Amino acid sequence: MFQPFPSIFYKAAMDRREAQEIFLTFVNQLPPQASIHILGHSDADGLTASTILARSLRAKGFRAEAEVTRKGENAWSPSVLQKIENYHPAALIVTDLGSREDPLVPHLPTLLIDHHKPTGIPPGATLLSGYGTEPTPTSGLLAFYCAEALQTSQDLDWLAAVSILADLGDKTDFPEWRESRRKYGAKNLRETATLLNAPRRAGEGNAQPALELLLENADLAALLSDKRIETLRAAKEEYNAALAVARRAAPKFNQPDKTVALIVVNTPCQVHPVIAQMWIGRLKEQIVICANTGFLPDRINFAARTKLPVNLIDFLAKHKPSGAGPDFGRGHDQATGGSLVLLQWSEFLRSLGFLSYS
Ligand SMILES: [Mn+2]
Repeated sequence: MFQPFPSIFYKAAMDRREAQEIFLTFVNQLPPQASIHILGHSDADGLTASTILARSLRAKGFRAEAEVTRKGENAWSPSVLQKIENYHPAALIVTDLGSREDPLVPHLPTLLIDHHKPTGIPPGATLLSGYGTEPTPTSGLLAFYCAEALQTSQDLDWLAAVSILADLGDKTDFPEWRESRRKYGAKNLRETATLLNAPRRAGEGNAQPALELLLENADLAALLSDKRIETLRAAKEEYNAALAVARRAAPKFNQPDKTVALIVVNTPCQVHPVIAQMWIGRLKEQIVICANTGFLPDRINFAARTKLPVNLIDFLAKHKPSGAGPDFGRGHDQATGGSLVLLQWSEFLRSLGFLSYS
């Protein structure tokens, strides 16, 4: 019987050695050459984490395949879980996609490697979480610790550095960031982080080709000279054009207290988190919500941000419309969002004090 590790909810303030112990315990229970499916988030952190894990496990003789979530999907989406079941892997590693108590694939040995606030652990799964450690390691950096444990981390340092830069910026004190900046140059690492984040934000929202690029290029120089990187540049341009339009949308305020600012945009590109983030620079006294009516068919996707000392997850829970799924108001205390069908969206707006948004 596969033993999940450990039985506690999760261990905060986990250090590198503990992360490596959790990873080795998981991997050592698998038969040699077992096929391991890696499911990662489609952002730069998830892409680099998935690549580090796949390469590292392949170097140890495992058959590792990696895939990232598509537009509107998360690790618990039925479409995603069905696909994984069809692959019949011997084990599953999910990275940078959070952790919650809902089951993933029943009876499949599963390890989650993540740094978001966990709200639970899927039954039978093991969680390796950086959440609660300061500074919080990214999923890519946690994956790099895992690669170190397998002694296959050589030449994967730049991937960890890209994940740190993409999720935490360039002011962190992780030695992996400092050394890689010196070795590869901040400019190259920054460009890579930006390009890797582009496909998921573009209209199609498909970062799988970016993952293939990372898996197929041995190092940063090879990646940056691969002709296919032009598709990432095109995605970035598409996104930038949509962002330029969205930046011109004006906020509306709820009644009567004007505590919530709402910006409505309409584009298939994932601009809403950046627009919300942009507006909190100017609207320091509000909770800012940017809603995108064009992201997914028949749905309103929104991002919520604030500079106020307010826990947005708690705030959204108070205004949760009936029938809103578990994706509503997840994420970070100061950065969250959701995806609602129109009826739920109207209910949500009424609850916030907006009589209409059109
Ligand atoms: Mn991340």
